[in-house]
Amino acid sequence: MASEERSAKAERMFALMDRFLKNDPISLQNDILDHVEYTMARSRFSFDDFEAYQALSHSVRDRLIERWHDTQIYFKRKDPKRIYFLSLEFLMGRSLSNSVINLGIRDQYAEALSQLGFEFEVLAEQEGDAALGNGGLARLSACQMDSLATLDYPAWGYGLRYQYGLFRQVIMDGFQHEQPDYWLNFGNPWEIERIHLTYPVKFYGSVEDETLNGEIYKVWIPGEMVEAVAYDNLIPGYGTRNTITLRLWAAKPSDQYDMESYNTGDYINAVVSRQKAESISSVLYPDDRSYQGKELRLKQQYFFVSASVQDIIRRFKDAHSNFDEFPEKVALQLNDTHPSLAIVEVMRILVDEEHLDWNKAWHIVCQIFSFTTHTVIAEGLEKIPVDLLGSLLPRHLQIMYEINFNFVEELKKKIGLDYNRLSRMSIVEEGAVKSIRSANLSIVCSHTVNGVSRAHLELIKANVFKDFYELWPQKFQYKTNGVTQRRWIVVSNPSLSSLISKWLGTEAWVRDVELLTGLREYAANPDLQLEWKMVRKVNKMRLAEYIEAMSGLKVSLDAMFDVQIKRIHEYKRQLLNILGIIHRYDCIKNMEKSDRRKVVPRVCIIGGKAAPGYEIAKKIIKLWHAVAEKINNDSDVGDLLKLVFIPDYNVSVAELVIPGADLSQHISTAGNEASGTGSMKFLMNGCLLLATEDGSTVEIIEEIGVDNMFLFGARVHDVPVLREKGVDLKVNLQFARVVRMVRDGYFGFKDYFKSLCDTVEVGKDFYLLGSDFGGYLEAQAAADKTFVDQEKWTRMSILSTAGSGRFSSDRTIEDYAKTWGIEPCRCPF
Ligand code: B1N
Repeated sequence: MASEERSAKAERMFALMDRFLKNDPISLQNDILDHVEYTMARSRFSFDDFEAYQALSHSVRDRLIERWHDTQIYFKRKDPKRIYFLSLEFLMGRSLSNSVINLGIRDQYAEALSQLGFEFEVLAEQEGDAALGNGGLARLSACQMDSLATLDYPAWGYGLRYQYGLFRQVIMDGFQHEQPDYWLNFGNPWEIERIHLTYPVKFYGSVEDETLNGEIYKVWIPGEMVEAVAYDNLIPGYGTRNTITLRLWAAKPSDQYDMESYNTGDYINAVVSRQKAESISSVLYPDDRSYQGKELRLKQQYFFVSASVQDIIRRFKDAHSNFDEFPEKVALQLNDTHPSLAIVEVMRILVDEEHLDWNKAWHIVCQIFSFTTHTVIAEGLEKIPVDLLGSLLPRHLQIMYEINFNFVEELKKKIGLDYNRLSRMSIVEEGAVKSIRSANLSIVCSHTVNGVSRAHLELIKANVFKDFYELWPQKFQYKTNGVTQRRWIVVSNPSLSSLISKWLGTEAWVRDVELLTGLREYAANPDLQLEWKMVRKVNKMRLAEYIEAMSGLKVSLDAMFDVQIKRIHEYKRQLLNILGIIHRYDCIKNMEKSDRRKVVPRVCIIGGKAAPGYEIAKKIIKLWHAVAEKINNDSDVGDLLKLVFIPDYNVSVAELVIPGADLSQHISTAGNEASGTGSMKFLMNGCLLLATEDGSTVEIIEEIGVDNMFLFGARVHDVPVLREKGVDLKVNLQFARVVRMVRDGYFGFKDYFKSLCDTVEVGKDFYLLGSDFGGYLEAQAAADKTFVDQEKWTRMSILSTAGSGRFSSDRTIEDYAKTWGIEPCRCPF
């Protein structure tokens, strides 16, 4: 084709395309109906709510794609330094409401739909959660993506597209059962499959020497190869055109590789073994604090890291030919140690494939990585057995050994031959099972090591990473976690959102959340208080309806809704909550009837999943149900105390529960929660906190003041002393009594609960339930007393929201941006 002809065609094409989709109700309706007919292949005259949701989502996706293309073209043209956020987990939840709010077209869609006879809210309920993560760490990644887009940073998220997300929790007879979450069953309108965007990922095999121009290079001859296919999820910013990419990789069999096996004649088995490739991205590991050194997990880690690094290097090479410029253009963020193989993969590519000299490659690597740890305890640190690594990734093991050798040699020069310390700091652990310490690798190779709250940084400096802190104090920083107010106020609590905007006289707080402090001056204003209470009541009503629909239980709106929702863990102390409830029940039972009028009625709500292999956590779930069965059916108690378990807790359930809570519990034993982010969501929604001084709570106290929450419990430095001392049960009669009730079978299942009761016996009570019990009851009593004074409660509630600005992920991302050395790059169209 002659070039003139080509440019004429291109011009014609651009003329046809050069318009944006319109957002008036008629255009939106046309688009939705077109998708009903042409995408869903349903008749315009007959489609149900789910099909309407899908058509609606496709029309939103079209609008996302326009902005995404513009953003990507702009980034390419400007070529800023980019941040690549590597995480094995993202808990995105639902996309529809969040997308239309960030695009600024929520009301237009609602109007368009209502004219078609649909309600936006009802269709939004059709969407399932994308649950590609376990808990806090994974939801943090999702919040940070929202902030990166909103603040116009040139950012990419990279992760794995699991076919099965976090298991569905089903409760049968009070026991947790796990069911697979095959979330892609009905298609996923929010992702874009990029069938041509693939990379080969190698495993196993051997390493050989190859001579090129007189130099010897290492060559990895793989034993297996799979293909990584990109699935792009579009993340729109709020109040900006910028729309960034979360690229998730799926494993597919490689066409190039195993043709050989087809020639052996065993056609059927060759096809079957090809299918195995897909298992790499099939399932999310459901544990969030323990490591088992499983081969599949390691394969997942390398698979996602290798594809991401290849993609990053390809993008760099599109515009640059000299790797000296790499650190000026690329920053890589490791979300915990799970992606730490990226360090070694970059080294391997630079040295073995790009043929850079080792020292030069090392110099580059040391400038691009920053690492965030989410762990507090040494047992939580990831280790990779050397045997496993050597067989799966033989070249990577060699590179790790070389990095470690150089590091240890340097270290000897600095600290001398202190063999204990050298062996503690070594990347390689010599033990019964020789292993790679992923955290040591990450610290050695990163320019910055971040904790997730100030208290967390102090802990890691004093404990798990003490040796490293003493060596490189300047590397260690903290970036207190945050959550996005777009999802956690605007999407999940629209009436509170409007109320805030009304009183602040602006919606600017949705981007500039510090403005929430403006609410402080109205905290005692009776008009605001009245409206605030109304909003909260309506949210409680929504939650009560959900509880009734789910469990048949009717709860009183006058009761205090007391909520603890998070993963079930011994250290998070859901058991303390239950024992407190048993105490409350016991008090009600033993009270004069006439005194019961003085009891503040409570609805105690709990929700959360236990890892499938975590026996004690599963017993805690069963105990909750056993206690609920007894109390909820006791006519002496009535509305004074009701227990609710919310099954299958996930992001969309949280969006419903958090706005309806009066009080929320964050009661981990001090020194165990690295940060905690649930508390921040409750705070934004004006829910009062009952908490221990752990993780980010210390900073929350600074913002809202100790008088505006209910604080109790041992502090970090008390914990070792108390563990040593144990609690005298004769002194702590109340605690002894409630534990005994469980032990004696007051709630049934005597034998089953025995091992659970054993965990809090004198001398074994590692999480200090016994010694914190008294303080816990006092804090609960203080909450009751305050609840009676609704004027005071509402003021505290307003002050909680007003003080929540610092816990926005926007602030967290601004902090990170400095470390990464990146600048906003705002798409001007
Ligand atoms: O990360 C959150 C913190 O707010 C929590 O305090 C912390 O417990 C949580 C292995 C983890 N730490 N470690 C994990 C998750 C998945 C996995 O496979 C570990 N999650 C946390 C955000 O900083």
